[in-house]
Parts: sequence; structure tokens; C-alpha cells
Amino acid sequence: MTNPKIVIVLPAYNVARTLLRTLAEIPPEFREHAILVDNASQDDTVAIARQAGLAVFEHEANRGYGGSQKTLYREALAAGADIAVMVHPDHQYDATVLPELVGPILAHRADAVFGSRMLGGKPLEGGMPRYKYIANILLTALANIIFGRYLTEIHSGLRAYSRKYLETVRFEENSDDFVFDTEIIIQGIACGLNFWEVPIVTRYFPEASSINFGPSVVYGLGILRALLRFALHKAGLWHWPRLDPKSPVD
Ligand SMILES: Nc1nc2c(ncn2[C@@H]2O[C@H](COP(=O)(O)OP(=O)(O)O)[C@@H](O)[C@H]2O)c(=O)[nH]1
Ligand SMILES: [Mg+2]
Repeated sequence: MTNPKIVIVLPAYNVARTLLRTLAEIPPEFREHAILVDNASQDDTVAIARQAGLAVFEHEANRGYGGSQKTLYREALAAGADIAVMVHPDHQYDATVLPELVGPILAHRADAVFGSRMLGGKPLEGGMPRYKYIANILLTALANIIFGRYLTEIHSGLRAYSRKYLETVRFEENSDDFVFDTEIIIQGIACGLNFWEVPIVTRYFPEASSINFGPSVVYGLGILRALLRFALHKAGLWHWPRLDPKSPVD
């Protein structure tokens, strides 16, 4: 790829306290094109983002985490992105790995690259709660069996997608909630796209606003449901339209 346009996309909800810290960690050569979608934050997220020179899009009402990503990828594609890199602006993921994250896409070895806390990392030392660690392993194992692929983690919030990936999968039809992140992987698998992973460290602290136990269980059940639907689709027992590739007229 000659002169690829790499666009950082930031789904933001009340990140006034962590946004600048997150941006500071992104290697300077990647900060040129950055888009933030504010999901009706109640704090100063928008003002701080504008001051930092980001392209800011505001949702008047909260549209969920998945809803934020729909706006981000649409705007990234409209801005001519060759690669969109999602970084959570809550400073939870180590953004210094961006060069490694985009490398396999630039080299045409992958269509999507995920940071993985499980790959050679120390997720528990990063402060990941033990129940999340165990649930993560079990859900990922089940996903791998159903996918017939091997990914070490399917919940990462640090991801790079190629333009081809975003133009192939019907991400606009996904859930507006957290299960969006699982659905977009399932779509890529269904469309025969290629994945790569790089090790990352994750931080757990109050502002990282990680969902706690109740919502985590709801999220886990949402993933199970999506996996089951994919299994039925793959077996030809049921058709899940959002797993079809986009047609050129879409
Ligand atoms: N919780 C939440 N986060 C959102 C929303 N929209 C965007 N985000 C951002 O999505 C990222 C992940 O959310 P977070 O609550 O930290 O979930 P986590 O994946 O458990 O850490 C954060 O950077 C949030 O700022 C939303 O509607 N709810
Ligand atoms: Mg978080």
C-alpha cells in the first residue's frame, strides 16, 4: 500500500479524564487523522476532543457502544481511510502497539488485527478480574470451535480493520450494544476474511469504566446467542442475513 491513510477512531462516552492520556500514548505519526464520536457524554469530552484537534461527531442521544462504532466506521470510510484503528479513549489499552497492529494489514497478511490480552500477556497482572479471565477463556474456546479458526481473544477493544473488511461486512446491521464487537468478527469469519493478533497489556482502573458483573453476564449471554446463530447459519439450518457480504449496490 503506498501512502496508506490510517484513521484512528475513538468511541467516547464520558472520557474527559482519560482522553488526553490516551492520545499521548498514540505514536505521533498515527495522530494525524483521528475521529471521535461522542455518545452524549455528560462531561467535557467534546470540548477536550475539539481542543485536541480531533474530528468530532456528536450523537444527540446515547446510541450504545456499537452505535458509536457504526458512526465511526462510516465516517472513516467517507474520509478515505485505508485502515481504521479503534482505540478506546478510556486509556484501558496500550496504544503504543499501533505500528504492530497495522503492520499485517499494510503487508496484506490480514484484513483485521486485534490486540490480545491473552497472547503472551499477563492479563491477571494487568488487573483483569478473575471471573472475566475465566469467562473470556471459555467463550473464546467455544468461539474457536464454532469458527474453525484460532483467536486468543474475541473481546478486545484495540482493533485495526482494513477498508476491505469494513466494505465487505454489514457492520451497520449489527447490535448497537457491546456484542457488536463479537458480531463484526463473526461477519469477517463468515466472509472468509483473515485475522491476526498482537500481544497487548490492558489496565483496569475506575475510569476505564469496565462493565461490572451484571452487565458482563448479559454481555456473555449475548455472545453465546451470536455464536449459536452463526453455528446455525454455517450449518445451513438458518440464514442470518447480516453475515452475508455487502452487495456492490449497498
Ligand atoms: N459504557 C459505554 N461506553 C461507551 C459508549 N459509547 C462509547 N463508549 C466507549 O466505549 C469504550 C468501552 O466502554 P467501557 O465501558 O470501557 O467497556 P469495557 O470494554 O468493559 O472496558 C470506552 O472508551 C467508552 O468511552 C456507551 O454508550 N457506553
Ligand atoms: Mg474500558
